[in-house]
Amino acid sequence: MSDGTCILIGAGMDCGKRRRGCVMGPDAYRTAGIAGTLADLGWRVEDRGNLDGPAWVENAPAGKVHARDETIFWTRQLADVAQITMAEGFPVFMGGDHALSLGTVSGVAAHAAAKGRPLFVLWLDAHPDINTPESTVSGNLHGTPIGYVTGQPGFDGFPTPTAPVPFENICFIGLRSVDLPERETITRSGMTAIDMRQIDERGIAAPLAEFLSRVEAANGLLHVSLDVDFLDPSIAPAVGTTVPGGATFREAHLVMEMLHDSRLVTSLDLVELNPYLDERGRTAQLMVDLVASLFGRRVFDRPTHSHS
Ligand code: HAR
Ligand code: MN
Ligand code: MN
Ligand code: MN
Repeated sequence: MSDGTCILIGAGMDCGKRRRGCVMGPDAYRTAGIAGTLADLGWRVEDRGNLDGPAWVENAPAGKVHARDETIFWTRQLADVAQITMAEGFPVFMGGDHALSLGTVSGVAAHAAAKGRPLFVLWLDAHPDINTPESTVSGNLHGTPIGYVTGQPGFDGFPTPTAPVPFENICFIGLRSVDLPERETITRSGMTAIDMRQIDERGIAAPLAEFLSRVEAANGLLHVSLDVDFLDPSIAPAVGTTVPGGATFREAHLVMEMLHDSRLVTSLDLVELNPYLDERGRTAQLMVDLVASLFGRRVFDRPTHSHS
């Protein structure tokens, strides 16, 4: 990836869980200067504003699926928008909570299938979000997008994903909070799941480079889904589901820098930012700085690509 057109799409979806505030995410990224930052890096930037949709609903009773119909609405809309936008440039979906990825990833997958290219997904998150409406204990659908896009059963009323993403095309990095049914699915399917212990032991670069080599060898498209809680809460407090022991500032930037150098990334989700919980905009600013690293900000040019 280098100069091209970056299309900013606000999706202030706030019904994928009960705690409110992610509706403000898109405007926090704008306030932190996302458009100017990308323009300074040589990208043409089109900000298409915010999509309309149900932002919030009354809490469902504990344990019941929360906001199923609203999530179905967003999933349909975002899948259409994602598929169309992929043909026009590099879409950056500014959330909104992680339930937006039911739509964005399934739409991007439909685009890839139409192009005859395999889609790979890099999931940067404390959580694998591979529950289904049947396995979820919380009832919060932001914990289900990977379950949905891989074609797991239980998503009654949702559109059937036209191009399910194969388990082996998904790579989780940053895991440290995994529910029992999620662990079983991951273990059974042999998905690439880099938890924080592996990062402690091997560093973050080696497992990422392995995954990127697979994407490159398959001539794949790569979608990146960046959940704020991938980051350690000490540097990124503005998220409802903080989990200690997350990625450091440099680990996160290194991931983004390697992704840039790979030139493989074709779409991006920014999710779970809750500006209501932020401290003087620092989490929004960090997310924008990480986006800058992904889009080519660097200290010095490197003599060769360093990921392989
Ligand atoms: N696994 C838990 C659940 O399904 C928590 C999911 C939290 N998800 C996010 N996005 N915050 O990663 O309820
Ligand atoms: Mn998530
Ligand atoms: Mn998470
Ligand atoms: Mn390369």
